Amino acid sequence: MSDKPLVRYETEDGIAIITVDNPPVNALSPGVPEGIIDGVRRANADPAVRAIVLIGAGRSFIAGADIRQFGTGRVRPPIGQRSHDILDASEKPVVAAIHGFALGGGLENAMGCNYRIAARSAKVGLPEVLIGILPGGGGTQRLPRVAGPKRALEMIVSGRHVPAPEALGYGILDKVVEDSADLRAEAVAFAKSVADKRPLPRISERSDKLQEAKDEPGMFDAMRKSIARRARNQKAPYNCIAAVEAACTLPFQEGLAREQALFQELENADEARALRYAFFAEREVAKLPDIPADTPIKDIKTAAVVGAGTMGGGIAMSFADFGFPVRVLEVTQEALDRGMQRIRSNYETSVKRGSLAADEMERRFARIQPVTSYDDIADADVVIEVVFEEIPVKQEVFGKLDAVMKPGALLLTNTSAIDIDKMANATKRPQDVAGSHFFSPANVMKLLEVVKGSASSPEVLATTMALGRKIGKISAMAGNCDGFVANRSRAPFNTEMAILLEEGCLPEQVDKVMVDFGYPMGPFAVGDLSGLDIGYAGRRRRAAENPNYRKLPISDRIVEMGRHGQKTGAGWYRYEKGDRTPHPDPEVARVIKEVAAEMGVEQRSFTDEEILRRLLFSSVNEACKILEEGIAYRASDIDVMWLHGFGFPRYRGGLMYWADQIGVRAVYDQISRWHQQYGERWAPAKLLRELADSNTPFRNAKAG
Ligand code: T1G
Repeated sequence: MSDKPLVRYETEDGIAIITVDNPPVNALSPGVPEGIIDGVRRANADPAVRAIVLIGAGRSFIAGADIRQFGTGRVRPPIGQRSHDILDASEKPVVAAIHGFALGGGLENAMGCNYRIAARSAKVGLPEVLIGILPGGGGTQRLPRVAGPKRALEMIVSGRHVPAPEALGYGILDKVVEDSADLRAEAVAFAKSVADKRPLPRISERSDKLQEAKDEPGMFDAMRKSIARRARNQKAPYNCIAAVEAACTLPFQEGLAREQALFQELENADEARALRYAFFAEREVAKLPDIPADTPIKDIKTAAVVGAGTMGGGIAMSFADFGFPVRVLEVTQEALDRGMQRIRSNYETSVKRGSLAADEMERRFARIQPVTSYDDIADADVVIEVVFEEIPVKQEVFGKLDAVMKPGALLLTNTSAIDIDKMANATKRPQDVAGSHFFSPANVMKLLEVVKGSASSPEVLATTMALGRKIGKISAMAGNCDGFVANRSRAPFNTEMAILLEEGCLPEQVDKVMVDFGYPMGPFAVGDLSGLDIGYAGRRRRAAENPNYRKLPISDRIVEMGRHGQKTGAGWYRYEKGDRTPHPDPEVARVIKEVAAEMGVEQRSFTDEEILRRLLFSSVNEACKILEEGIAYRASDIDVMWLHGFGFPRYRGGLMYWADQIGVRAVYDQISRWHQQYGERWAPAKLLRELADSNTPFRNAKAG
């Protein structure tokens, strides 16, 4: 622990400067609010001080409360004694000088100040809802007063970070200075310019913008309606709305009390605990225990993608979206044109939806250069192979890449399951080969599974992990096995959902259970979306490789009937032309019954809980095997993959976190019972038995 003070106080030419210095993000850890309070009191007591500046040291202003303190039974200071209260009560003007981030309690302290200036690249926000709570430091009462209730609702319920120029337009900031300027000097000058201005502008004393809620009282119910689907089973978003509503109906101090009450309902709830777990799991996943922290990261400036299909196009977009020039290679002009057209229409859809500005679309599209010769990609720093999931096809591509790519280029494959070494050994530089498995749609899903080949160098692996983060992904490391970590842990889930049909379930029943649990879509509907023929090809490959492979006759029959999903108008569900709504199909029910009868499987009914546990416990068991084999570093990495690769509901933390809420012993006992009933596929993993015997939570399980 460094002995540097967390908060420094100095004066300069009649201006007091309070500097928060609590790396890495100036969180409001114990001692920081106290330091701010001392500084404000000291400045107010010093007759030589005319005004005050509050600023952050290092790379940011204040990133919010210290999340690690939540759920620890910490004592919170009473209303009136918190740093933003003291800032608000200052008799001398206080100027918040923001760079980097002012988030959560950081923005709340800044709004307790009289003025706020920020560097152009700074971002402000109240992201508390993303960790299952609400702005508990006056944010729900001040933001509506300074930006209007409607803008406050949008910012607080979305939790989004707002760029400084946009925040200036909302009235949250008083001035934006160029990044090249000396923010501290600018803040001191600004403080001098307002030192004698009275009355002091206090957001807590404003009510003009609250008129908006009187003119449009329905805005709160409208917001509740608009979030109903994505806020299912959650409380924080609704408490956020209630707190902002209180700002429009109660005097400020009473509003603070209401905010406090609504906050306290959330901090220790399951939802907030799970979301805090997910927040830290997403940071832990970047830590690579078997790769030295000082491993050099290659400088990646240009990319190339081989294959302009759906995935290849999505991957190219991922690079272009984050400023990388990227060349897309297809061997025929026709395939290339089709791929470029698909990319353009994807961007146009975003523009139509309003999530992308037209000029930004053009800038991104211009970064994607179509080419038809391997020579055209030779000087790229990284190339990603995205061709058919057929080993010979991939090996041919890697042979060509080996022949043309410049020395030191990263040669990555997007394969979702094939042994990385099959591609690496088609080159003379296996150390430069690794897996970079994107999830469909690649420009949307945040998970990037980085897969180690036997020869992959630490530099190539570390660079690929860092590259994923540079293109907005969450990179997670996986060892090399069939299905790596994500798909391998998901495979038993896919098997179990098909076997449930043999035993009497219908697709719509299983899907409803998983949607009620919190998934955006049920697994059968997802299968129809991605195409049932893909899984069919994988099953045939595995059956050919492994005579004991458990066939799925119903799934095979559906595909052999030509029902490949949405793309053929029918799969597990029936689809009306031009409509993606899944409709239960009596033909599927008939096929299920027919094949189950052929198999002689006794039909029965299922409770929702049994369906849920049959699917998820099968994956928990496989996850334990993955951990004991050292294919994943830690259980929380598997959770990150399920959150960002499969849409596991975030407010339940992740697959292993959720299983921990049930308890490792209960999970083991249930799997043992299914082992007796169903045989080998339910044999408990060795690690699962060890965890149950030692009563160790899954989230503490480490790689074997
Ligand atoms: N508390 C504790 N640790 C934090 C933290 C926080 N608020 N924010 C970041 N860290 C740690 C993080 O775990 C990592 O640790 C390191 O800092 C770098 O983070 C009363 C109740 C600010 C945008 O939700 O969004 O205020 O892994 O890798 O990519 O109303 O951190 O190095 O050990 O994410 O540059 C509201 C959360 C809190 C902001 C920077 N604030 N943080 O991103 O770095 S609740 C937030 C972030 C609150 C009040 C309420 C991001 C960032 P380690 P990083 P980054």
